[in-house]
Amino acid sequence: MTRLYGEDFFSSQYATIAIEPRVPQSAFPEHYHDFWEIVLVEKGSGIHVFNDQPYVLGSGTVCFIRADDHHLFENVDDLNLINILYRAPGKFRFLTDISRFLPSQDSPDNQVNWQINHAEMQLAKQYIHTLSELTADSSPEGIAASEGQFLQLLIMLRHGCFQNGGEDGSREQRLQELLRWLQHNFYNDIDWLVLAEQFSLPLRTLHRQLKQRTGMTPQRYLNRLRLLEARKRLLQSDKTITEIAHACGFSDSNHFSTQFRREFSHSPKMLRSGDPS
Ligand code: RM4
Ligand code: NI
Repeated sequence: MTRLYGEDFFSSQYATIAIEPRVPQSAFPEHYHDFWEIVLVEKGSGIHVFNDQPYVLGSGTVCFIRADDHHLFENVDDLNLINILYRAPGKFRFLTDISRFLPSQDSPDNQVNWQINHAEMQLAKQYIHTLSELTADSSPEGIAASEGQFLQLLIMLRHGCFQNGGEDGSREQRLQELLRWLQHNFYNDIDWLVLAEQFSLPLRTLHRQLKQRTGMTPQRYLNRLRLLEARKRLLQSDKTITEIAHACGFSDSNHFSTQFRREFSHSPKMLRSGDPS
């Protein structure tokens, strides 16, 4: 897996923060870094496979990535991202302890990956705009100013993360909750009508929104979640292919193999034998 190095992105060896807009972010293969990053989705859609777990990206999604996390972007459609890179939580020059504003190793996943609202997004863009000007200046004053601005941005983003539901139980939020729910329950039989009701969404809205965000029909997206989990288990466990297929929501392992091959261009068996060519 590729590792990305800070020296290719930071303006100098003294800079502790770098802004890397991706307009658009094209599909990008799996990688990890020697720096940390915050990914903010400005617009568009795509799938973010983060530590083997797929997340749907849409406008306002924020994701915190630690150096050793691995991730990739796929199924992107006009995905515009802003990456905010920083060396590491302990490697700022003037900020000494900001750990309470960063996710820790065992933070639940809604504190690593969440959604900010429109107003927060506007504010984030302003902060980032200033930040990107400041990061060009590697004098101590420039670095101090950029770290100050970074902290302000961080506090604001974190605030959105703990709001959780908050004042508007909007359609947008219910959709987010549904997507999150799906991420943890995809191996069950899913009845879309029941699910739509459970999250108080009209079935048509569910369909349309999921399609818009993922570029896939709900059923295809569900399938994809199942296949990604199966791929992970094939690589990481000793269970048989049939057992894994069942555990991931496929009742028929032949059907599973066909789908798997279609998605990843190699069969589960080939993956297992270490020859996914
Ligand atoms: C890439 C992609 C990666 C990020 C680098 C800096 O285009 O967004 O996730 O680590 O940029
Ligand atoms: Ni990255």
